[in-house]
Amino acid sequence: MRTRLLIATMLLACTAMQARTPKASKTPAQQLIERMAKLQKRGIMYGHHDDPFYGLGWEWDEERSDTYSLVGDYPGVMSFDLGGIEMGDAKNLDSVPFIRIREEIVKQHERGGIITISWHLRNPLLGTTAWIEADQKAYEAALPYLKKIGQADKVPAPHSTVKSILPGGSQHAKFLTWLQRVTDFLSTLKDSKGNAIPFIFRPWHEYNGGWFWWGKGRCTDEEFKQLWILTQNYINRTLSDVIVWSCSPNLGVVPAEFYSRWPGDERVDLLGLDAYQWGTEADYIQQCNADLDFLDAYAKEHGMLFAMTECGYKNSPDATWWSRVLRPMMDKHPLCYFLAWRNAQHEHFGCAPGLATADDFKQMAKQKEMLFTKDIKKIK
Ligand code: BMA
Repeated sequence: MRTRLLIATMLLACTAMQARTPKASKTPAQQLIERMAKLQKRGIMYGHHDDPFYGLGWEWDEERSDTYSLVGDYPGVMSFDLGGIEMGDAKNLDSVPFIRIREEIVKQHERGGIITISWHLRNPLLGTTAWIEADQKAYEAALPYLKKIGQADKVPAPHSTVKSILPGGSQHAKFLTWLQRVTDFLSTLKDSKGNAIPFIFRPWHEYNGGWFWWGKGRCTDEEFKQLWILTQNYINRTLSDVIVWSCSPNLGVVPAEFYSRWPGDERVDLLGLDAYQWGTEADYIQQCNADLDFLDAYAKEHGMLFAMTECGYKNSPDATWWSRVLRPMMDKHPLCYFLAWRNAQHEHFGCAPGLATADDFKQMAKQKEMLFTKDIKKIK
């Protein structure tokens, strides 16, 4: 994968070579990587999760988007989530029908935009959600009693979830059916001519935090890497030509830990940081700059795309957060895109008309380096 971007960079630098490598001979994923490499030089795309499904004060309208309503264009990158597809559900974990997700992916592609897909899947061992903290607490609370009655080894420990789905584990066969369901859905993403739509796939994100069952302290480094490899090898049997693989740690990257959980340069096309402001502004700026410094250098050195794959300040009360807090950090570290999480009824992270942050975002969006769908449409 790294090789794909290195080749892309060489091709960009050398038109003679470019002429000798016809576009048609490159896979859609390679073409998307090259396009994003160009875009990363050109400016920063705005991205938004679940942009066309719901927003501030509305849900499920067709042809509506908070981004479009505020700036007159769709996000350059739209994000979608497959959580629930593994169960055969008709709707994802945030009640978005998968049929609608497919339709919006096609629309985003046909308007020239880029697609990224995450997967907040359920816990295959416990039957609970991707979030493990409540499971862990319940398990710890029950443990003394279970020990007393000699049943402690009969109850699955939350931290054995990843182990259970790897080869030899009790849930391995089930997990393969989950991977197949993901593959089946992703295989249906085709444009109106029947051509496969390339997209960014970003599983197992925020793996250095402890909140997901694949996170820090919830499985070993080796188990995490095996999980990545199993997932990628399985899905790539069918879809290697269309997937740009993205790996995203969360804010608070510790280099030594990053290296020991890293799935491998050849397995990652896009390095991302998921970086929310939860605490003070000063802490956020300090931590975010430190992580961006480290990851930006890593991405450059290893020939990968680089992005802020999730970001935002929940229900931001700060009118100038975008331009004053986020923007300077992005200027220091050339990102391909920054992606705000969803604008749901109870929590919003992205831009929208009527918010305290609306004017600030609108002004920032006018600057030429801020890229939306119309800006990137012609850049192939
Ligand atoms: C989280 C929250 C949840 C949501 C999940 C998946 O960050 O927004 O409410 O269910 O993402 O979209």
